[in-house]
Amino acid sequence: MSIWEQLRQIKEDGLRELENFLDAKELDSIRVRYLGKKGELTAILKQMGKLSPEERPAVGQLANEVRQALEAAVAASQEKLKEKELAARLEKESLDVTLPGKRRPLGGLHPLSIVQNDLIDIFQSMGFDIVDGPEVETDYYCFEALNVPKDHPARDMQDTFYLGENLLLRTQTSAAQARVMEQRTPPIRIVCPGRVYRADEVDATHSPVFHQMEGLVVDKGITMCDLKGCLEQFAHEIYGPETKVRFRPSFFPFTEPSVEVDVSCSECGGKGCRICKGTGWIEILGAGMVHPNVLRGCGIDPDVYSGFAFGIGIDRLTTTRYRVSDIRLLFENDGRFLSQFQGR
Ligand code: 2U9
Repeated sequence: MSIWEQLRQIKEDGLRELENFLDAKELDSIRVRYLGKKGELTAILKQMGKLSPEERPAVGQLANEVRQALEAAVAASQEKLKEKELAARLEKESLDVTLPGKRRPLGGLHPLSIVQNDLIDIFQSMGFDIVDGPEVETDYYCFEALNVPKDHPARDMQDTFYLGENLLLRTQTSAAQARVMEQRTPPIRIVCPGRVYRADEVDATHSPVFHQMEGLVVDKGITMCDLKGCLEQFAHEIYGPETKVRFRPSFFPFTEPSVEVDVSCSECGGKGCRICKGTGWIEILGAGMVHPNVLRGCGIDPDVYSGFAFGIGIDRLTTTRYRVSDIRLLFENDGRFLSQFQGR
């Protein structure tokens, strides 16, 4: 076969093959076979030296034409391939916009947070500041500053989680309030919501971690009357204005005198039922006049100032409000339980 014929043959074969390739890999192997450094066209061009000087320019021109034709065909095929790939991708990714949407479940607040927010709203509207404090406390702020004596059972290893000799997980948020009393001068009107810890046996009504909101008011001339008025207003806001409130004498080391506060049972209206264990009353909080030792220890003169304090168990308020039979449900984070609360 003459060199002319060989060139024409290469062009014909190449163009035919470039019409019928399968995929990008095959297209590239065709390109290399015809146009690559070791390809068929290059092999022919290497024979140009053997041609007569008269023949060389014409053969060179033909070789160039063949190269250009093959290169153009390769480029066109590459373009066609890209279009095919794009069409396939679009086909695969096509969306059926008529399908119904997937509903994404909306998260809600934990019941404890709902109740805690309600308490915060009530006390904030009465002019209280919200304060925060560390959950890891010193023995001093948790017990000593609050007039809890060295031999008090709360200080026992059985009742308190100790992290070191003087370091513990706070058993009450009053620890944070003792810190505030040291730093501020009266008038002080604060509530401190938060997590507290006690080494209790776990059962339906006891958890080693629970939540409190303790409050403190210190000023000149604060009396038991202020305590009664404030806590009655709180009880009416949370249980309704028809609710009766009673104060029973009690004892806490950090308050003197101390009281426990009951509200009339909202289930039976005070007649007595299963919820109030037949008494007609439900205990909601403890309170009292701040003990002079506590004021003095925090740098406040008890001859000039007086104050009242109270403590509310948020977990118990939550379980009674929502009729939750077991406190452990509040800590297990089971979605089936939590999804029943629509908190803001
Ligand atoms: C300071 C001084 C005294 C806060 C008070 C209670 C009574 C009380 C309980 C409620 C349910 C604990 O979580 S509970 O078991 N608390 O009965 N707490 S007086 O007294 C204070 C607070 C701050 C500086």
